[in-house]
Amino acid sequence: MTDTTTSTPTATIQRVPADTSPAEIKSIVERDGGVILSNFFTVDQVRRFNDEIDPFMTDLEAGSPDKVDLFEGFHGANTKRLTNVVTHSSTFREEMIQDPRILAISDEFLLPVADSYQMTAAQVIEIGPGNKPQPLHRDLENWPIFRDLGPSGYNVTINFLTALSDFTEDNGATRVIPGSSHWDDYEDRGTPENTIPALLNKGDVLLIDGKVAHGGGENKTTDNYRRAMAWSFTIGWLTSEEAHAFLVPLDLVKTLPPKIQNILGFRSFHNASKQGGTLWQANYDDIAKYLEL
Ligand SMILES: O=C(O)CCC(=O)C(=O)O
Ligand SMILES: [Fe+2]
Repeated sequence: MTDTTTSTPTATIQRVPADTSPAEIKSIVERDGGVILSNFFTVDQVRRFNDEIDPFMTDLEAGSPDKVDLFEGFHGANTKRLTNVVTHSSTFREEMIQDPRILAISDEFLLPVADSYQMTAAQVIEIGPGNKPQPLHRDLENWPIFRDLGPSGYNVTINFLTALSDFTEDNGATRVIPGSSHWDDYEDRGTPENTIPALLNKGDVLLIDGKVAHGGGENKTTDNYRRAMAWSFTIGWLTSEEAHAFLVPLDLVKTLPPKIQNILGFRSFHNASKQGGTLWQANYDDIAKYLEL
């Protein structure tokens, strides 16, 4: 196992086998802000997933529904974004989100902070030709107090950016600034010159924490679409980006194991090991009881 605890960040993003232990993955991410997990999902899983979502992608229009400048730039004028992927894809629901490696890595990062965690978002992001670079950001800025706390704050979110097409420097590979998680001032998101592209093959996962500056790359091609899924987990006591508990049909949720039901907000969030309260309840009881799960 590499000793990453005392070393300085590398100028690249380290690539490791998908079966690397969660503890080692975490120590690399704590050092650099991210790591590439090679061939995490099989080409066949990616193909089935893409087949399932293709009709929904075709129906989507590129660009942001939100015309506020900030979000339009963030979402991308020629980018399609599909949300509620749990409902749309059985491969995602039955294989990817239940993958024991995903859950073991999430446990490693998030259970030290809270007793239960949730999937804050799962979004397919297809960057089309000519799309400008996404503004650099840190994912924890969804909850701005953690930006104010800077590097000393808790790491409350991780993002499994999964390549659903090959990522190249030209088609919009995610750009990352390794080590920017250690900068003192999180108002500083770096510059494009500081970034390096995460060159991924279909099925690779770029795992980043909430503290590293990054953004979708510019698509300089005329005919190549870069497709990824950004899916993030966060501790249970923050409000999630997607309201899965109102979006995923209960009948589907009943087919999933209890831990996944919790991750989707159909079970309460506990914090007993930190002497915290139970949150997201019904009549002081687990919401799952009310839902008859
Ligand atoms: O599309 C990408 O490469 C990055 C997306 C991203 O950073 C985000 O949605 O938070
Ligand atoms: Fe992001």
